[in-house]
Amino acid sequence: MLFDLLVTGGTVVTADATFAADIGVRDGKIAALLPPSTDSNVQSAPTLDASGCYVLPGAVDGHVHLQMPTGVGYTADDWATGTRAAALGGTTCIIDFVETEPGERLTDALTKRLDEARAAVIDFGLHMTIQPDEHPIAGIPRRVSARRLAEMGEVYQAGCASFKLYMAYPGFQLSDGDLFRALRTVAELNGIACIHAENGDVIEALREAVVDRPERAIHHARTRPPANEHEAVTRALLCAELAGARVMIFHVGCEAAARVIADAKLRGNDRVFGETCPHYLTLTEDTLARDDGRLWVCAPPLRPQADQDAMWRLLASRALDVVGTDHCPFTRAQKDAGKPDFRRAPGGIPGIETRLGLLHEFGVRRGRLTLNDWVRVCCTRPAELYGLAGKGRIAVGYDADLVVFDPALPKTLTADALNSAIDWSAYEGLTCAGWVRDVIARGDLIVRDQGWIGRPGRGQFVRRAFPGNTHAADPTTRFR
Ligand code: DUC
Ligand code: ZN
Repeated sequence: MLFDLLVTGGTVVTADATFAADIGVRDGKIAALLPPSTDSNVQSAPTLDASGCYVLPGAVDGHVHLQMPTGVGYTADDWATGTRAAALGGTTCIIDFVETEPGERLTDALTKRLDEARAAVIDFGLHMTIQPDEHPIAGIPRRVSARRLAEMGEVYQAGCASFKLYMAYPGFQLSDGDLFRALRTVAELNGIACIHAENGDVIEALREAVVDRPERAIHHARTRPPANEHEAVTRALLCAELAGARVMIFHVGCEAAARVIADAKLRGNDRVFGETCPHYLTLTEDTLARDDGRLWVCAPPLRPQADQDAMWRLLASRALDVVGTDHCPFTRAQKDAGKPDFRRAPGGIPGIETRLGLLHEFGVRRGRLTLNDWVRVCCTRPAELYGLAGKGRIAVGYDADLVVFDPALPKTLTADALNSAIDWSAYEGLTCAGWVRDVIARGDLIVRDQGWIGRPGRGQFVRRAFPGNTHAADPTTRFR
């Protein structure tokens, strides 16, 4: 038998092209792209008929928070439920995070996290979070120690080639000096920094001013205004340029912040990248004005319609590079902890399962993205930019991570119809015209006719590194 599996009759969609082909899979890899209708008897392989469907590379989600400790307990999806939901939505590789206890070595925290992740059913990488760890003098805020910076090299060698740096959140927020030190180390390692860019000090000051109406979740958006994100992205990019570091600005939600990234690219900086998330592309701050608006508290906050419209344009024109979900699921009870004060609602929107379907519905079907853009931002570019060799492409030698997406398979997004371990959906009742039908991961058929058929714990840790960049933005581009 030439192949272990043959995917036949589908329309293959890559970041660059759309064409009819059959795909031969052997030993977990893509072994051949064949002219359509090659006699499968000749190949004598088990066949998956993809007629009428798109066949895409398995999607890569570079930003999820599974089983993450928070003030209201762990995020509601553990590694088993979260990765299964991801797979059912067409994602075959995620990148989650390692966080540290005060004083804990980065390598020890990584070992612990890898142990928790043994339940993963799809492949995964890990970003290492760099938190302040040292009190130089009692009573003075913690800073990032020289020892911690040296440990970044150890975890890089272990396959964590990306580092999460926060500019907001007490306990996580780095001073400008520490941000710069960490960026300089990222540059020395040839890694990538993933930055949460909001001005934490200004947010704390703005939040003090709304104590009289804390039940109104719309204040969440008012106390994290676009100017706050704009300032932080500007500072982050200038510090990164000074340090020579490659950076991904996470969860860009407003036009002003995205334009800073576009401007840096136009100046010729090819080490600057931007992520936006499905919620900034499909929801607005109006949801925060609802009685249950606290469910949609996330950071940066949802923005007005004009920003949402700009996000689509800037994504299509490559000012923004990738769409990650920032999947951070909490149950209603967790979201309601600390009610009525919106400041005590844990931040995060679920999305690990709905990214491909939503981007098809609101991007491709509404004419804002081409099919190839869709694949570029959800599959190929995240794999390249986070150093996931072997992922994100349909090409011989790549991992056989494939999605059969049926554009005529309607799906209504309700909490019951989705697989995250939460009791609400951010998109309750919305119907997408097409959905993921089958999923193959490293050659295993793990989703068949929208049902999970994979083995528990089959996911593997992917060690990451950085070869080159093939889709870098053309510096002559005019971002729309
Ligand atoms: N914002 C974050 O930065 N992380 C998790 C969830 C959120 O809303
Ligand atoms: Zn996040």
